Amino acid sequence: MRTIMPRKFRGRLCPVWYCVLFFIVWIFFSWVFFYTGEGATGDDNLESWFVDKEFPEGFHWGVATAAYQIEGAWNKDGKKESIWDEFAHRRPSPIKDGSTGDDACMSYDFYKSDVKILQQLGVRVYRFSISWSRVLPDGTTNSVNEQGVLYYRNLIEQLLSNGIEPMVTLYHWDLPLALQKKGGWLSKDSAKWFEDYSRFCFDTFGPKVKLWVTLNEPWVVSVIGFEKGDHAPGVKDPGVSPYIVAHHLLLAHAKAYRIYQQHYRKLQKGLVGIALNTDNFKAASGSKRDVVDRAFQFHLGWFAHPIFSKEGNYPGIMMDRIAMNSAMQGYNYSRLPSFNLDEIQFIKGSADFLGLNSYGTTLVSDDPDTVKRGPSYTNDSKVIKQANPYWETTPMGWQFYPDALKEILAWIRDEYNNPPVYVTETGFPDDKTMLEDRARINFLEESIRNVWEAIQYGSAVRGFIVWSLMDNFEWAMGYSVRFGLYEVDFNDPKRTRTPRMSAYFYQNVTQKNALSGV
Ligand code: PNW
Repeated sequence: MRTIMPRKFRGRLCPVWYCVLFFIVWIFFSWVFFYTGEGATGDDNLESWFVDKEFPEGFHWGVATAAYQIEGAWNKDGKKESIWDEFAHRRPSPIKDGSTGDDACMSYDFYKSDVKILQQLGVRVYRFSISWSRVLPDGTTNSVNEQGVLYYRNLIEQLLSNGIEPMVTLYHWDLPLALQKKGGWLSKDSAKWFEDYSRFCFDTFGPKVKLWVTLNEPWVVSVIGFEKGDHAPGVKDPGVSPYIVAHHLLLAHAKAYRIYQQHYRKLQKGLVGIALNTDNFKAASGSKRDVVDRAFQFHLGWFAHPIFSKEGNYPGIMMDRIAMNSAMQGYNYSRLPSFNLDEIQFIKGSADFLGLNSYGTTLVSDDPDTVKRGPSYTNDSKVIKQANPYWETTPMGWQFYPDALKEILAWIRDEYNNPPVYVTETGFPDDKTMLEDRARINFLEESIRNVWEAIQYGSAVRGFIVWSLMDNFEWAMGYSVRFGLYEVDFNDPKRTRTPRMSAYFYQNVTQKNALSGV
């Protein structure tokens, strides 16, 4: 070294060494900068793997359940039947294991143990639903069941005194049977029934409830309830009833929102949203991007476009395709009902947040020849859905693709000008019960990472709510699949709840307000 160093630098540090030193210091500081999350942008190659992914202060971590799936006490203390009571009691049974929600987790009796485990989890919010026919047995305010009202008052009180915010879903599928007998969601009057019921709930529980979800998954109500008939009320009327029901559900939702806006918001200062479900859609190999967009529009857009888009109304592609197919099938009107201009304005903007429920990813390709196969929602969409043999398939038939939530949240951000979003449901089903539920932990870890990344990209995600607090009655699947962070022993008269490994995992997330570095 000495021999090549020019004479004037002898005894001092040569510029080359300055450069080397500077380079080392630069590398060190960039490493510190990115891997402490300071400079992490969410870009995949800059992702910080080893350090906690912190969430915004006040982020709403939560878990969810629904009345019919957990409460039991189907005919106790003045509660009258809902369409799910009637449906699950049918023989032969439409439920996979022949079971019912008659007793379920017995939360009507053991709601205090629910609050205890919510506390253990450290969640900030508990999303549950009100059983309409428990508070208004015949569906109308003509008769109020005070014992039913008391149950929800007690639950809300218990939550608040333990520092947990209630997020209340008004309708999680259990329409009073009395209203079904008057035509249910197919009746034009249904929106008015729901408006009255909502007003009753805002009046009764509104002083203590700041987060409302009007409807849970109107897509499932319409398609599974009225196209496929696998859910109550079990109607199989493809391509006709689902659109009518969806139309009434949208009007019902907007009426509840407007009532709140006009009469309650000032005093109660809450937020009112709607929970919409969608898969993540990806193009099957050889398919074009437009099929992905069409799949999203027919699924999420059916309900989100009228509420969250700038122009309101159903997505153009739905109106065009259903009108065209209806005409070719010999109808002299479109099977998709239309909103008048007032209704379009009334529904547009009728939500303070979009609740997103999502569980899986589906490959989609273009269906070349749909008209000949007759009226159906699926044919109208001109989308073929298929599985990817390389992705993990859950017992619900849903496929797990790790970046799903991030992609859906990007679609929502672009399509609806970045509305506030709560992930109101996501979760992982098992068909065996096990306490070491590593697959569920993996699913949740990926989903939470996705939400964190979406936030770095600018998505306005306010909360993350896991389905479900505990195992419960899983609709057409009965008790054959389990979603719980807590296992429920359905043979035990006390319905003991036991934490799974995923409960401890989630507790860690809620305590740190962060996903630990992996
Ligand atoms: C949601 N699908 O249901 C519901 O909101 C919950 O009550 C339910 O327990 C949870 O997800 C798990 O299933 C869905 O067929 C049911 O696409 C069916 C579908 C989607 C969501």
